Amino acid sequence: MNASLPLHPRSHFPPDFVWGVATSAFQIEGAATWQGKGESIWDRFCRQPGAIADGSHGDVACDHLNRLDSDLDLIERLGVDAYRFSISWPRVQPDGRGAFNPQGMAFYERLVDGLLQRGIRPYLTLNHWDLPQSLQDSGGWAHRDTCYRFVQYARHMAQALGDRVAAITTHNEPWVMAVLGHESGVFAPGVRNRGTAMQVAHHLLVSHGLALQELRADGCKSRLGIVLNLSPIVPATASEADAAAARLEDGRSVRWYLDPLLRGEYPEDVWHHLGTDAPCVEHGDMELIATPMDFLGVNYYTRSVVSANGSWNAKEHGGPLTDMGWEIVPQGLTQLLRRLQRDWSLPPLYVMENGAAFRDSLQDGRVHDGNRVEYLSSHIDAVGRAIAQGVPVAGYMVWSLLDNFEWASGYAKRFGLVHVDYDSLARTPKDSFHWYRGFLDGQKAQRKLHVGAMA
Ligand code: GCO
Repeated sequence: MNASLPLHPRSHFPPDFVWGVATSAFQIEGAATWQGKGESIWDRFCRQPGAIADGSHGDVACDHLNRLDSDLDLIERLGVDAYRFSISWPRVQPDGRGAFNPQGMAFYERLVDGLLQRGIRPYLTLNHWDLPQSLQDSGGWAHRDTCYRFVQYARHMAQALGDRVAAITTHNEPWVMAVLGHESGVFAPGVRNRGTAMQVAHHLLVSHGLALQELRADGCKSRLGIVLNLSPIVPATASEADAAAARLEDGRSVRWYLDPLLRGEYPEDVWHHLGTDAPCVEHGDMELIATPMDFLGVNYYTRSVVSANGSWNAKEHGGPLTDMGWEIVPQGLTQLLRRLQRDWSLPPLYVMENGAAFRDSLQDGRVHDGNRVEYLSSHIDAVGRAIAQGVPVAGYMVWSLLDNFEWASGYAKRFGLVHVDYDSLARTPKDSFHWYRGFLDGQKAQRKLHVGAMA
């Protein structure tokens, strides 16, 4: 390991803090049409000319479906406590309704059992965006019936795996599915209509609450929650106009989700702003959405700077950027976590995703990604600072285990701790993999000291 890489963060984490690494089904599994898997909206979207920057798709991806055992060995080598993965709904229930696919179910049984055998806690996500296409054909998330289909799928998965997984996340990043999928249309299913997007967001939240209630009624023992993508939203200048634009953006991307989930109400200013695009809310929906959660997941990558005329551009700003063009702002994570603590009454928080894409190159069997080590180390430090200030953060997961299909950016953006050669599909742990492993060894040593001191 390169001696010039940054030292481990100095912050202290609670002995039961959960350290993990994350992936999602569509981004790594491949095997798009094998063993009875149905089509997802991402399979369909990738076929739209121009939708994916490099014209790629998820047919093979990292071929994780065929490399499960060796990928599990990699996770074990990394030394994490937990692995966050998602279920491909169309792999287990090809049409999103009706019969479940035994081969799909068997794959996730093997995944969960393989993790447990290696001493790793499974963190399962039910919906990481890959809705069965046949449900999209009958209206998708804009249609309320999809909520009930989701709850049926959730109950089936919880009955099959709920005795073995530590946590179940209903939805990953509802803002992304709603706004990028249905307002700007840059993600599947590529709809462009703000009113539809807001109805989709509402249905995602309703189905989340309904699933929590049904799973608990079924006696599910896993901890239940949702994962949101959140950022501090900063006005570009001190002008009144920029402040108002930032306040609205904060309302649309942060408060629109946290207020209903944690207070049972939508923010009034945003509701008013939406006018006829505000969603149709049925009697009892807000109570359902506010069903108490066992945890709240937070995905953090960067801050968001807002100007009223949309002119602010990270590239002109001069700060360090990742290969996504996202500013590197570790202190934004501390700010965000403290703000959550200040403005809402929170269940335990987990940083469920944090990481960075860089232009890695594989040379002589090594990837020297000191920039990623620095990114991760500074963000872990930022989490430690939030904890030191009293924010209840219970875990942290790196995005991502493997380089993978980065949605509309295709395979060009590499987020992995492990490099993937997309021709040979060979995996090569990067320097950041070895660094995280070393960091986790240090955390384990501290835990032992703690246990020793308690004895
Ligand atoms: C997300 C996504 C990941 C992305 C990552 C980087 O939840 O946003 O879960 O799938 O790959 O965020 O953009």
